[in-house]
Amino acid sequence: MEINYSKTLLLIIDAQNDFCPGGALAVNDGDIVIKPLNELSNNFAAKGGRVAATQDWHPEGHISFASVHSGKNPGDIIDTPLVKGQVLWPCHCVQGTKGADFHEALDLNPISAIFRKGCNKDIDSYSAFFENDRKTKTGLEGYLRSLGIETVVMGGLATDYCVFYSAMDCKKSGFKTIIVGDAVRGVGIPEGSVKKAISEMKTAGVNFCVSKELLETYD
Ligand code: VGL
Ligand code: ZN
Repeated sequence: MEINYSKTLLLIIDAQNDFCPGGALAVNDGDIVIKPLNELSNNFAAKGGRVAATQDWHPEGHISFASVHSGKNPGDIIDTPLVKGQVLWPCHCVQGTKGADFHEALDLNPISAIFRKGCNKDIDSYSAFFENDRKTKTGLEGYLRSLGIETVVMGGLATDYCVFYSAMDCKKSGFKTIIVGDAVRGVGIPEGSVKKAISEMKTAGVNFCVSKELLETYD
């Protein structure tokens, strides 16, 4: 695949302990994404491309935690003052905890910027671009524009939440958006959500590839 590295950014989504096996909101085989992400990020950085990462970074008592709503369980869906249809999760990615750390095998050296999200107690943020009110910006779009980025290559966790919302917003914001299929894994709550997310992304014009295609370039 032909990549213009000066205009392409690799975005690593939420490659954190709590989304990996043993974590509070573990994604099946979540840690499988680390190896292709490391290969991609080192390749990008070596070729003059940029690599950024997001980190789910919640304060204690965050509104998305089922435990702060009496009688509610993870997987339940509620309306909050700022967001209708908020899915409730186990307590996860609490700021400063081990669960919020990047997976220990993730190579942080090629990463030049980290965007933390979900930091406001009253609103969740799946997308790397906008919080779940779909209005409040994280600053990522301005960062990409100021660097002249035209294409965003994405991998990480989870396919049906943060990767999905990030990819949809990325495409809508006018960037060519490519998901690396072997560098993403999904939560699957509710059932069928991964399949649905993938088909919606395809319909929206998000492209898919495998890491091998990006690593075996001759440019
Ligand atoms: C995520 C659920 C809650 C994700 C974050 O990174 O996909 N999912 N918070
Ligand atoms: Zn979260």
